[in-house]
Amino acid sequence: MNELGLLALGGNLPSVAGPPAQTLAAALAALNSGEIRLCAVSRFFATPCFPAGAGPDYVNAAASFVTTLSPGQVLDRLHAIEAAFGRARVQRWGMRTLDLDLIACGDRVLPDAGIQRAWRELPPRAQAQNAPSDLILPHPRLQDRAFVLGPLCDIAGQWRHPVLGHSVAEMYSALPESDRAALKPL
Ligand code: A4P
Ligand code: MG
Repeated sequence: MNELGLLALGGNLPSVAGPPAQTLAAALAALNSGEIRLCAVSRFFATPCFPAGAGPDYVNAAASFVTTLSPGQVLDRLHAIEAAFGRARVQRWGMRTLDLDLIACGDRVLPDAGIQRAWRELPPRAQAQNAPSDLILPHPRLQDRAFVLGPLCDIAGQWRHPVLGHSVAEMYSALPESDRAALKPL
């Protein structure tokens, strides 16, 4: 793909690489190889666990990249790196050593605007129970999450959501002040 890719990183349990910040740093090094080239990496932030009380605080970050791979191939790479750092998918939204989410590939909408919208508008209770088997782009929860948008502001504040029409900086500003204030740069 020719366009800039965006990804989000998070973790709240130690891995073989160490505590979450070291896991994220090691995952970034693993990502920046072969057909994927990182362009920019955000600061690392300590963020309160969502849902509240479901586990230790997370460390979150974001990165931009260029690649010759397709978006599906990039997601396969992300899953392989998650596995290498010992992520076990025990529980949806459960604690994890490393979560790598593909946030966007330029202005692509996958698999199509109707399905992206259906996942984006899923009611909160259903969000916790249903996970898509297809790759959905932009990531359907992007616009809701300070722990994704805050780091993205460091590296891609001007990127515009191809369906919603808002930039990363605008989506971040629209979140409750308390969500934004909870992000602490490490
Ligand atoms: N999938 C479809 N589209 C995508 C995409 N754009 N990026 C599929 C990544 N995966 C995508 O993902 C579930 C399924 O979605 C997979 O089959 C994948 O192919 P997953 O990574 O297996 O499951 P998950 O991580 O539990 O779900 P998801 O949606 O990634 O979880 P979230 O919504 O990212 O929540 N609190 C703080 N403070 N910081 C965090 O980083 N993260 C979560 C995870 C919960 N609470 C958190 C944080
Ligand atoms: Mg994930």
